[in-house]
Amino acid sequence: MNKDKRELSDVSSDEAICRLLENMEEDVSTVFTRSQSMKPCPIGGSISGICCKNCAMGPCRVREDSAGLCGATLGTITARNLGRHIAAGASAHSDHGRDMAHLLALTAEGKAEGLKIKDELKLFKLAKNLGIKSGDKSVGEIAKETAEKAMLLFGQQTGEIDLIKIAPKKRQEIWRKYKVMPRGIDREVVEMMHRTNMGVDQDPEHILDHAVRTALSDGWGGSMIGTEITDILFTTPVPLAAKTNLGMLKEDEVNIVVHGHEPTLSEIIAELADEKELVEYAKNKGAKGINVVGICCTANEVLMRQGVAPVGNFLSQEMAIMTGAVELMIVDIQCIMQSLGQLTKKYHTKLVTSSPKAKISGAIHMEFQEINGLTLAKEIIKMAADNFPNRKANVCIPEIKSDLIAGFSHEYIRYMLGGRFRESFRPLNDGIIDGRIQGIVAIVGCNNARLTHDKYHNFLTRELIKRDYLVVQTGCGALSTAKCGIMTPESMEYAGEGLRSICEAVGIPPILHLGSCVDNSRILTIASEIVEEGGLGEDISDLPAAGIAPEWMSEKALSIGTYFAASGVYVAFSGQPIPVESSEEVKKIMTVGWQEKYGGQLEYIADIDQLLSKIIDVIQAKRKALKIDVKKERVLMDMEARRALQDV
Ligand code: XCC
Ligand code: SF4
Repeated sequence: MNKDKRELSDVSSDEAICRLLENMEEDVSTVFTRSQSMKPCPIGGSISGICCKNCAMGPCRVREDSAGLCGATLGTITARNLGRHIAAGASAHSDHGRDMAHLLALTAEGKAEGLKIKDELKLFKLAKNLGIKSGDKSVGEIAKETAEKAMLLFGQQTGEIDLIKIAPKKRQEIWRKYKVMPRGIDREVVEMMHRTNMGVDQDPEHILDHAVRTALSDGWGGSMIGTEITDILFTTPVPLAAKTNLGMLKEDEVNIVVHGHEPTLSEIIAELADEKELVEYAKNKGAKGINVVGICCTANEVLMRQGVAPVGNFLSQEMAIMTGAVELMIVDIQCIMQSLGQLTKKYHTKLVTSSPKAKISGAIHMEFQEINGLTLAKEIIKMAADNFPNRKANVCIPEIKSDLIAGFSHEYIRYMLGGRFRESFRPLNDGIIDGRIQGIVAIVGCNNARLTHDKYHNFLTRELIKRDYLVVQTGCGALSTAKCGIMTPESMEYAGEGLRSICEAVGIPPILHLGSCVDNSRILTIASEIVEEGGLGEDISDLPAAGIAPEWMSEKALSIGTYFAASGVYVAFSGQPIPVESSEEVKKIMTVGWQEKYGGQLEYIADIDQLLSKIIDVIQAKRKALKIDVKKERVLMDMEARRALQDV
């Protein structure tokens, strides 16, 4: 990499990546080199949102004082563009959720090879939340009915999607009042596309209200279905220790990288990696064993349940190939760079696509169908082993890894706080009320090659735990923190005194890894349960909590940010601007406007220090409103004082 242009420490905070870039051959192209040779188009950057391509009289590029050929104003165009981004993001999570529901149905019928229902309790809970009466039905029958009901929510036309009832009553009333209650998941996405079609919805606030409804159908619908069913099929996570970073690739083993977002095939591959027959097969090819590792959210899924090592987050995908040690990378959906097709040609790595929805030219397509999971997984592992002898001499695995603890589901958080017999959020609420925990901050979302990789996630995490804010993480943000080594109980030494005392008592890290990006829905559940536990207001918007996506890049992040804001949470994005920055009108709707209606908002703050103080201010204001901002001193009373008190 041309070091004159950008110092390596500016490129990534991940030392493993810096080492690989330092030794990289001149002719290799990566997302980092491309980010130098190609600047972002300004219409997508600082003046984003101002271009409309929604009909063939355009594209129209407008300013505050001009309009498109049809008369569309800057506010309308910006709102329409954002609405479409949100629809795309919501559709990604939700289509994934739909596939999980379909998988549950086939599993219930015994048609999904290698799969069974692993968490019956969770199944009963989801069934109940979907309004299904268990009665004396068998587990299989309940599973089938649950899957069918979940699938119906996608095509539901009227009414309200069931899972929204998990939200606090007051929250539901707000959504009803402003007519943003999601009716059906697909329905809201389609309507978003319709409304933003040429000449339909032209009032920015009205367009954005529907964007809110679409995002809510993702968070409380598609994503939540995805998370719940993944837990049912592959178990609800409990804390486990693992290691992360590129140093987890093994020089003498067959390395298989699972990458993307869907857990199914990767869960099976990870489970099979220790199977005697396959290990023998690998040994016959000269390897000592089979090493399955992950990237992005597929990594998070198999990490949460099987402790599989994540070798990196979004910006690590090309780097893994460049070690020369990866026999096979299997990718499913979302966040997969097309460049992998070209890049793998320079190395011995085989790139395999497995989703019926995604092909990459240059990759081998081995399609996963629910009925062939086990057979396909074995085939893929053997193919990787067959490729081991083709490894070239110049393998370069950076010797960098760190420990982490992952696997915090909301069920486990309840359990660890309250104990087996009286699981509850009470101790957490009490910790927040007495100020040992100042608030809860979710630091989530992607990496972005336009920024120093991982830097902002790690900075914010450290600064917040230092000030007694409990940090919860998902997605690539979680992997950033894990790679920098602070996602362990030992890191409580960096936490403030109050937070540390809770971490010590319960035995948890001050940063909780909650899973993949669809698992942001766990945060919604946790927030609802904290409200229900009592003492911190009647609604999510009362909670001293906030959300940040400091290095966002995916449209999915816009959907997530929006459903959090619409659920009553203050949300800040940083790094690259969100695509509404040119329209004061739209910015005002998403801040002042949403605050008034939904009690939450979504805004972009470029400066990371400013963002940090804003988060703190917002949470402190909520503490003040709850009248828990002043620390109550414990008064030690002697007998006389007690008597005096009784006399009054
Ligand atoms: Fe993709 Fe989920 Fe973003 Fe990472 S964080 S870059 S979406 S893998 Ni969701
Ligand atoms: Fe231009 Fe209006 Fe067509 Fe958009 S819809 S391209 S603003 S004429």
